[in-house]
Amino acid sequence: MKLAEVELRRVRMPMVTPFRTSFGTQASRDVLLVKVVTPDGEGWGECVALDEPVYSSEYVEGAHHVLRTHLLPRLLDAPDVTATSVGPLLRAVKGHRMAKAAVEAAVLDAELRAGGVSLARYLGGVRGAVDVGVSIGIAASVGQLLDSIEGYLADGYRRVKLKIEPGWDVEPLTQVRRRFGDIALWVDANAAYTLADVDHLARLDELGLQLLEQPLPEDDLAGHAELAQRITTPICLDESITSAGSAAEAIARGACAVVNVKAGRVGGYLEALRIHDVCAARSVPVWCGGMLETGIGRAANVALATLPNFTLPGDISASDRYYATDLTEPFVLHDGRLRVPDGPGIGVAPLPDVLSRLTTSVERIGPS
Ligand code: NPQ
Ligand code: MG
Repeated sequence: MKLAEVELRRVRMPMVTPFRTSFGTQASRDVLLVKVVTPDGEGWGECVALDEPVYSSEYVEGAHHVLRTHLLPRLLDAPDVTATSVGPLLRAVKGHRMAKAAVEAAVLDAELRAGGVSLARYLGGVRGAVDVGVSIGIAASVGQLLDSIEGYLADGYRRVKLKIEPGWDVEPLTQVRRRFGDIALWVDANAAYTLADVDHLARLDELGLQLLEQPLPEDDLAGHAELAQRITTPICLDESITSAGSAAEAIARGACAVVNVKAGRVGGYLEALRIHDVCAARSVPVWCGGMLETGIGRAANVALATLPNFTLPGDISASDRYYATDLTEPFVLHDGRLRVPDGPGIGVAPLPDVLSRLTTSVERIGPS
């Protein structure tokens, strides 16, 4: 297809409750949406970059800029663009995986819509609904943490992932076990520890956690491999995995036993599929991570999580866990699962009235 125009749209999404991690608190999302317009129809993608470069080096204003200035011109000037050609067309630009992933997702959605194929079917999905868990930020008190977990368990979430940091780990986790018994419990440190904390992290072993996500800095594969030798809790990597190559290396070095797959972090759904395959070939289970997506990004994540080696519940909560009003028809929990949309492409689109009410800016870019 030839791209006729690309729309970069910013949407302000107020959150139901603020989300606190070791790198800060977020009370609303400034979401960048990409819409590609082609002679065969439109497609949508969501950029997962945050307001600030605190999860990774990308941030929403930077992603918007690199799309406008360096990525979209390379695609708009190409005679033919397909989802599989986006990566090669953008290869000269280093990094900026979240920005690249957003436009690749939009092209893929347009292509699949035009062909009448769902994203789940295209990727090789094997189920019609996916198991989901909930990720819970650092709370103001243990009492508030226990109350929020109680609510999510009542909603039916199939596992609970708690954000931890030095000073908020063993004690609240011990209280959670005391109150809720042997629920499926994971923790995510977002790189808040160092190898000097190994004896402290070993205290997590008696808590029966199913995994410890990204305890150490992104670039410290050696540290994660060393830590894995010294604790029994399985290590899962998030920030450290930026490609199929880095996934293969992390596994070969013994740095992780589980992999969190986020398409935005790795440059797109096609690279996410390659990571799925690399991990499957090495018997390493994967699960679908989340970045507090709207229904656009959530729909694509649900499709990804239908692949066979996504054997653990994803951070793909129902729409109402984050947003009172989603941009699309809301994703609703049914017995701890989300159903996979069966329409073509991602199977959902923004609701026009909601989209226009929440939009803060629109920029349209055409061929030069
Ligand atoms: C993770 N997500 O697995 C991330 C990181 C994260 C669902 O735990 C605002 C928007 C704040 C997205 C903080 C989950 C965020 C964010 C952390 C994503 O590490
Ligand atoms: Mg994480």
